[in-house]
Amino acid sequence: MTLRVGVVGTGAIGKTHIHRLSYTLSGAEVVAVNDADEAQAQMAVDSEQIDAKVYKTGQELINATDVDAILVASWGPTHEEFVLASIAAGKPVFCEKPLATTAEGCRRIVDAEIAHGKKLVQVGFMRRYDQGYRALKQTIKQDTIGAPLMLHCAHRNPAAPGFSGDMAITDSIVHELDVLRWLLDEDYVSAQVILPKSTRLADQGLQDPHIILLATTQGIRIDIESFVNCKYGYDIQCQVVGETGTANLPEPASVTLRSEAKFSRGILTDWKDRFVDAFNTEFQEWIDSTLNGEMHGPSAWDGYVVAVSSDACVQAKREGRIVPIEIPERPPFYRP
Ligand code: ISE
Repeated sequence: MTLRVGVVGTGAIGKTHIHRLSYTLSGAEVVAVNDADEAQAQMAVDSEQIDAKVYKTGQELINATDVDAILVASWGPTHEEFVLASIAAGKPVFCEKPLATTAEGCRRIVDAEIAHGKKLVQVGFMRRYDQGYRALKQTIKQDTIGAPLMLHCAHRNPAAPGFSGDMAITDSIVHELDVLRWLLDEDYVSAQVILPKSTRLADQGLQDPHIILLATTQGIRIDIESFVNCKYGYDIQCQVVGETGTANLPEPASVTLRSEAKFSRGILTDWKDRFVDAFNTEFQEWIDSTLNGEMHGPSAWDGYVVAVSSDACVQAKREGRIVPIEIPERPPFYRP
């Protein structure tokens, strides 16, 4: 059986997902696309040489009888509408982060999914599918370094065209907010944001870098550096400091050169390349579980918890103080 997927949003990430579903992975076929820019949607079909119908609206695509599942890769503020429509249609939906741009929007999706009675929503937190993060989680699980006490993380982009305001948190650090709670199997209880001297190489007026300090329910302390104009490359770091040792997120494989009296290794510059294998694993597992009528990935509840935590980080930045992160008890519907 083949999963017939409708893709809403054919921008950069939507196009890479269309390609991976059509040519890289197995078990799925893109049969429908929609974009606010209809010409762009048609160009995606033509350039990927797929037999997919272009729909004028996301709603029509979602309700099409030959679409089994939805992939939402449109502009963030449209996610809530399309995810709610997918739930109303009773169709599985993969939503790229963010699930919704507000915690309230995420909660509306959680409530709609609970009312529907079956989990349909998966959120695109792809780092859980990265082999490096999975190895780090296994190291913790095996008690190799004792109980985690602190985490030191960095999320560095070479550049962030169009970034403004709090996007370093709401668009970038949301990945750490999801993957670290998954890594530690703990939620957060407080957030603080430190504003170091800002780089002169960021867009005018953009604070960059940030340091985000988090505490977890068991008292683990986390510091995350967000630097979205670091210039040298796309560099993701995560060190777990335990009672008896430390464990670092593996660096992506790359050749070590010895030439011209120097050692050197390449550093990737694009997040789509750094996590290409994670994206492929994430979507292959989504295809397989959806064909089996199951949903095992990051849920709407995970999207909601990240939104609540992200809002607290933004509030901590704006108010210059430590802000409590108050996450309601997980509904039984979302318990393992
Ligand atoms: C981007 O939207 C992503 O999702 C990337 O994973 C992240 O590293 C980048 O900072 C975001 O802008």
